Amino acid sequence: MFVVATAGHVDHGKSTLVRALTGMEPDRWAEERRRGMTIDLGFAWTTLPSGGTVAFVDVPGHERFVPNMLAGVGPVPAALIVVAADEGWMPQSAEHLAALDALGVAYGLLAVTRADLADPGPATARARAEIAATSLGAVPAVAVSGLTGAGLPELRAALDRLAVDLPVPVLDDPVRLWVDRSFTVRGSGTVVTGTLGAGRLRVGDELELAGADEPVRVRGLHSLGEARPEAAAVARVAVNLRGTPRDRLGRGDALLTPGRFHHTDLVDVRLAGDPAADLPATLTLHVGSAAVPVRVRPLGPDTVRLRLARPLPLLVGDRALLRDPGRHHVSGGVRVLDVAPPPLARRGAAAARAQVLAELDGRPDLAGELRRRRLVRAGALVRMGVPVPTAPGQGRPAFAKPVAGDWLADPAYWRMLAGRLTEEVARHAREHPLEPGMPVDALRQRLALPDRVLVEALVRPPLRIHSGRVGAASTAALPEPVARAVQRVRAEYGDRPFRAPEADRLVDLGLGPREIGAAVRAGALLRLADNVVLLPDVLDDAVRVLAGLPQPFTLSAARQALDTTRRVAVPLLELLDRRGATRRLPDDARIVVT
Ligand SMILES: Nc1nc2c(ncn2[C@@H]2O[C@H](COP(=O)(O)OP(=O)(O)O)[C@@H](O)[C@H]2O)c(=O)[nH]1
Ligand SMILES: [Mg+2]
Repeated sequence: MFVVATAGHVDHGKSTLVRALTGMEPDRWAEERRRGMTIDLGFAWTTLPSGGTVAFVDVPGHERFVPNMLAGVGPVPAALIVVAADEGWMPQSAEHLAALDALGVAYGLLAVTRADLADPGPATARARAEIAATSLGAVPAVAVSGLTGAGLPELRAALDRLAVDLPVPVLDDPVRLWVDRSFTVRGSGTVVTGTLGAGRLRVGDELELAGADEPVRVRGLHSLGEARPEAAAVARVAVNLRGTPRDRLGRGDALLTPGRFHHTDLVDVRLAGDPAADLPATLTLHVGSAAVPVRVRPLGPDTVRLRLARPLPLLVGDRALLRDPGRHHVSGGVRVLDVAPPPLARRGAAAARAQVLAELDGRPDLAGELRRRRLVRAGALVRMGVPVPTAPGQGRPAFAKPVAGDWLADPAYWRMLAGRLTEEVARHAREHPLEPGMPVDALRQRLALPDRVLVEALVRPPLRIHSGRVGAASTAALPEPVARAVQRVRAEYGDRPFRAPEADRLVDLGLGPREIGAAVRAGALLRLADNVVLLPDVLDDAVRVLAGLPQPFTLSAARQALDTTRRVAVPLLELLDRRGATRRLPDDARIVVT
């Protein structure tokens, strides 16, 4: 299936043509039929000679209803431009074409209708010239009469050829279904309709609705008037939502694949074409089926920042349109450059930002995003519309590999951080000589990093993390006198590893409570109790010795086997109990847990 939106001045025969092609009535409302005028969007479809299906979104031509027209064409990439042979090019012919151009619509056909009333030649020539100057370029033209049916076979053939040219929809893409209608069906509840431009929808799917806390669930799907278990892009779809009240959503809302879109009320955009020098300070932004008031802040010659009255799920590269509702005037198209732009707080920030934006073109650029954002989660970038290759290999550039968790970093910034981390740790060691390193969280704050895992990923030998601190490995981090004292303990007790220095010996060695604390935190000593310390690497040996005893064994047997005193054996066994290496039995004997 492909979808085409009509465009053109009121009364030029758009609805008549859709009716003649499809046999369906696009003017759905009694009021529309009574007044003979399309007010809101109409929907109809037919089978083409090739066997393919074309669905039409029929739009109103009257200038009062341009917002409805924009909601219809916003999500649709192809247009059927209708001009009456007897009236020729008219104001809304021009306004609708300007809207298509602003949205970057690149595929279309010209139908010159009411050809039974006048020579279609002049209207065709004028319209083709106007259209050729837009994003649509040169388009095929067909003269038709909705009244006599003349030209309809040629128009059907032209629609078939248009279908071949249209880009192939990406079925793996997330769903962003802009709602163009919502209504209630008795017995089924809320139904919304829209044009599915990418991805697929299935009955039972959970979808996200901006502003709703809970996901919504697809209870039923219709396409072309028939219930289906699944719909794949491109398709006109009607989605029945379970348990979602009708007043929760309407035109301009979007149903989304959960977690795949960034909702933003601040975007930096490029104005298309020759931007008017003085844009009004407030305009309406039309994108998808949404129309949202925006405040405009000029940045560069063709770039502005838009503050949206409500957040929308926008992606880098999205096309949108600015319109001045007061003056009934399309101000121009915009291309979204950044959906999560930095605040402009400092003096000169706006000028600097304009320079950055001058380099952007709305095409997602991973390396550029990393350079600008320095550190960003891969998931956040994907939600902005910047794809991140996830599979290792397959030509994934090195900078697309997370540095920690799902954090991506600009390589130059990451190297700079590693250097600063080393400096900060060294400075901390100078300022706090008795501490065995700098706490990870203090480093995180010094380096202004958003996540501890980034600090941990930056630590490289000879630095290491021990007990939540970053310092040089082993005793190198200890102040000189403490390191020397630990060396002496090692020399004196290395061959009697389960003997602990007595209290007065510790004093002789210069190991007071502060020094012992520093050595313990650095992992250079193991503290069993106040003033009872061993070298840190003896626990495995102790377990080996105890495992050689007949099981279970008593405290006294353990003390003898380890060649030590009760002062050491009691807390040592308690430590081994706590670590699960030994187990204490009801009669106070112990066994080694294997
Ligand atoms: N003679 C003639 N009248 C037409 C033709 N197409 C539309 N009309 C008439 O033009 C008027 C406006 O048509 P409509 O389809 O509502 O125009 P829309 O506003 O563009 O949708 C109606 O009275 C139609 O009957 C045509 O090809 N020939
Ligand atoms: Mg109409």
